[in-house]
Amino acid sequence: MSKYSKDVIQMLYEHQSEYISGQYIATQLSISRTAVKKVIDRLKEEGCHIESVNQRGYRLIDLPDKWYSGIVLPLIQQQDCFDHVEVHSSVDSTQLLAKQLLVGNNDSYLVLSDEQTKGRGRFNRPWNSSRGKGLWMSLVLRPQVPFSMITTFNLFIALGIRDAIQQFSLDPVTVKWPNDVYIDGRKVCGFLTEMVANNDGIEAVICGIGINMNHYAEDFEGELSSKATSMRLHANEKINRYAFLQRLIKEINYRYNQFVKQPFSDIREEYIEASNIWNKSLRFTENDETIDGRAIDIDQDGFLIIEDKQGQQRKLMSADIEL
Ligand code: BT5
Repeated sequence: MSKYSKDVIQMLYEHQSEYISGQYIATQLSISRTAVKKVIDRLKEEGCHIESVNQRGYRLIDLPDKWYSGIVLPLIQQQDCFDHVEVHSSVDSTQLLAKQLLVGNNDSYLVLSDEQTKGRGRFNRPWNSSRGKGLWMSLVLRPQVPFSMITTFNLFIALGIRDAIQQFSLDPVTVKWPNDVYIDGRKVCGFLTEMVANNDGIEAVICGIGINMNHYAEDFEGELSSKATSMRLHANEKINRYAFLQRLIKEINYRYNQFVKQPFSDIREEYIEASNIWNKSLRFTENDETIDGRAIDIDQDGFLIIEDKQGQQRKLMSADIEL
């Protein structure tokens, strides 16, 4: 990408309702009009629909299914929890890259990629992250909280993700404890949280979030064809990735600040209400043990209370649940 693509796409995005002249862009960036034209031609080759009209200039009509850092950065700067963003076209896993970038700084940031070639879920399970269809992102945050609080981080973030997706979905969006988000019985989002700590406490929390945004039903193959869904399948139109990201960052920012300042008990009722695990027979797997039973409560610390078939109550910290 040209050195100036980032600035040009940012200007076009911010002035979407009007034409901006090549001269204006050239002056703002202190480059020639020929250089501006070259950048615009390059953006068009990448799939940006940019209208060029003599005497008026350029206007952005539509963007390809791609993240541009020039558009993402101003969106994240509207919230206070991130310092910067890394945007990639393809990476093995945003989670791995986010961890590599931790060294030698104390920043909070976000890593986004159009595709992941080795996206991973919990326990190293594969995470399908096809190009341009979803939001594959890792957040690096630096909460100054005791270790004991980290177990509830997922529960706060789940509500943030749920609320953001709900803004775009015509159907109810629910949470499956501890870290999935569902629409209509299918998984639309999975996320996982890892922690890096040293003797002084928590160095970073790295939260990897995968959200299926614009998949069609036929994009899901194998086991996913009956288990996964996308936001688009529950909306009347294609999801505008930037509008969604803006909303998601806003909700995450809100829930993160809540997590740092408030105990889980403050959002417990809300979480229970958002959950889809009540009143049904479920299979729980934790530490290689499988238990058939039903979920009966989430306690003040965010643990799941279940009752097995023998009527025994058990407390789970993190489990796979088959709905
Ligand atoms: C999760 O794991 O649900 C956490 C997924 C986290 C993915 C993000 S993407 C950005 C960041 N970078 C990464 O490399 N990872 C994170 P888990 O609960 O283990 O669920 C994994 C299971 O979900 C798989 O075994 C499949 O059954 C299913 N699955 C895989 N891809 C899916 C998709 N795109 N949509 C819905 N389900 C999927």
